[in-house]
Amino acid sequence: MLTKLKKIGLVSGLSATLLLAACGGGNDNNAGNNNDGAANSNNAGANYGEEMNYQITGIEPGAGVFKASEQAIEDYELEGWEVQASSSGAMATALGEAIKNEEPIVVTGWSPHWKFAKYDLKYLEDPKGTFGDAETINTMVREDLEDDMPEAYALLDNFNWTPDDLEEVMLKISEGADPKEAAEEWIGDNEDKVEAWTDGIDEVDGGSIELVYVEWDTEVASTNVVGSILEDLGYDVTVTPLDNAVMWEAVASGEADGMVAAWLPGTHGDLFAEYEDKLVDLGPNLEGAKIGLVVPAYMDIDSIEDLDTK
Ligand code: PBE
Repeated sequence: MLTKLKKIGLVSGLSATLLLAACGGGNDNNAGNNNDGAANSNNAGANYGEEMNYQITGIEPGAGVFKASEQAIEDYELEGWEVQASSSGAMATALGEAIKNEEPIVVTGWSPHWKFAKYDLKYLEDPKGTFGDAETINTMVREDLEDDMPEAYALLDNFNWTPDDLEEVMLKISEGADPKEAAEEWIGDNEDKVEAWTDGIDEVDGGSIELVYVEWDTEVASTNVVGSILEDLGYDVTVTPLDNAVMWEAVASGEADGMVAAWLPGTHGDLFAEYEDKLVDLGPNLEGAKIGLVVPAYMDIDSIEDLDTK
């Protein structure tokens, strides 16, 4: 097929490379006709870096996992590599595209996340511990919330679920559900859990409450669930997406009432240290979270140390 296409002049150097890779024909007799050196290489794994242009597919630069990935480049002396700033949504799209084409890709990853249910992925081992161990996601509220809105405070204090719960909501949203509808559906399906969180809390008659979050898949899901429950309790709820540092500052300054998006101790450790004295930490709403560099399982490397440098 390739020869025929070549004859009619449809194959550029790049697509010839991809076709050869896809057909596993890089070393056949035709290879000599090809002046594109990359097409002749069949040492997959050894030159992933070059194939990926030495780029880690990142997300928002304010994210802890973005900063940790830049730190990993230093710690592992990955000369020539950089973390490409992007958005969580664009990262997920790039990951899906790479998997469709069986191409190498390294992304700034975290769990819980729907991508692990949808694709066969692995975390690269991190022997230097740059990404830290398992984390918790904590709830933070402004000082005085307990006095001003004791019912909302109690709900936020009680909110606590599992990675499986969170993944259920995330998966629905990733499949196209509106975040609020996905949250309401989960609430409807999990009355026992929601009743345990709202047990003994009186309904209120209005009162505005603002939750802040970042548009990471995890936080879109959790914030919408908590927001919908507060609405069911009678509050007038606003959920506002911000950049990470601004989200922390909004709660610390009292401009916003709370957030359920504090990844500790590592991912947001710097922001927690900065604002710790100005906000109230209600403790974990989820245990067993994690960040790191994530690759498709078909990639022939296991550790950050296996990434080749320029
Ligand atoms: N995340 C999702 C965030 C925390 C939640 C891992 C992308 C971060 O890295 O800051």
